[in-house]
Amino acid sequence: ASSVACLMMSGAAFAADMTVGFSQIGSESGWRAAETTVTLQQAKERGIDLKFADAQQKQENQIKAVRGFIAQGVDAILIAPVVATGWEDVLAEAKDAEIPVILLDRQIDASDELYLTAVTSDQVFEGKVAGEWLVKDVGDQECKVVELQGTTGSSPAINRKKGFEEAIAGHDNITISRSQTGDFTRTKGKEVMESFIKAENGGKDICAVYAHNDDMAVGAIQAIKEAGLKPGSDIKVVSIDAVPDIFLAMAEGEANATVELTPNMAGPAFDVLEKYLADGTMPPKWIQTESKLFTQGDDPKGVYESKKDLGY
Ligand code: GZL
Repeated sequence: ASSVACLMMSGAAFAADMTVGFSQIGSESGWRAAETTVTLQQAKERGIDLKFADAQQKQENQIKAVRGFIAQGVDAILIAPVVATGWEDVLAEAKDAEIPVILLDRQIDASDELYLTAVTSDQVFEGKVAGEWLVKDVGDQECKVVELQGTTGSSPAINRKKGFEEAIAGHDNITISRSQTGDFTRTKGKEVMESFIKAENGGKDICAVYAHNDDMAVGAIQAIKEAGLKPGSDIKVVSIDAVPDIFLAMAEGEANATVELTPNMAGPAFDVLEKYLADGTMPPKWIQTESKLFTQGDDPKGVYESKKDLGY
């Protein structure tokens, strides 16, 4: 019994000895805040000592934080990479220091030899699901779409645009007339939507807004209402993340569809990391999280209640 006990102890002790550095992008959206909440919870439950660094959406701050983690000699590093390029040098330094790196929720344009695995959704598929919902909803009516892109150069912005365009290709009645970054924030999403409304006959010529995340969609909804139009009917609203507030809008008929993105990227990441550090088991280079469409028919009030206390 005592040997089992000490084995158990050593197991717990092992996780407790693990120190992980986490370079988080910032707190630009409700979804990002939830990812941080869940990651801190997951680390606590597993006895992992998590060193957290918020980069205020600046890549140079992320690179500085990663260098700091390397200097501290952490056991592993998590990075949510704000943009897809510019990571080769610092990841090569982590590799030289034999510190495994796991990417959370965004991919990078670099060799996958430079990281252990990436835990992300299929962002092209998310854009496709959003586009397919609109295709189905508008049928053969003319529909001029305005697009609020995520952070310029980020993998979700690139991929969600690609997927949406694939879905509407071949449906010439649906066109994207304007497309601009709202940097994944409510404030910018509202500002850019205001400019789209001004440019499109007070918004009367806009049939739908496709926002790469719900926070920009919530900002757009405010702009649509301030222009005296009805979001969800005069202008359809489709976005991605499935944060609680988009379900409040849906329950009011002010938003139409969202594609769910789980904030729990850290759970799968810590699972494979603990195994890799314990016995060298290599995880797949990509661990894909699920994507699910929600529309007004999916009990938005009930979904809001189920999500409202999850740290968004
Ligand atoms: C997507 C993630 C995006 C969210 C936004 O995987 O990186 O970043 O969709 C967040 O809410 O800003």
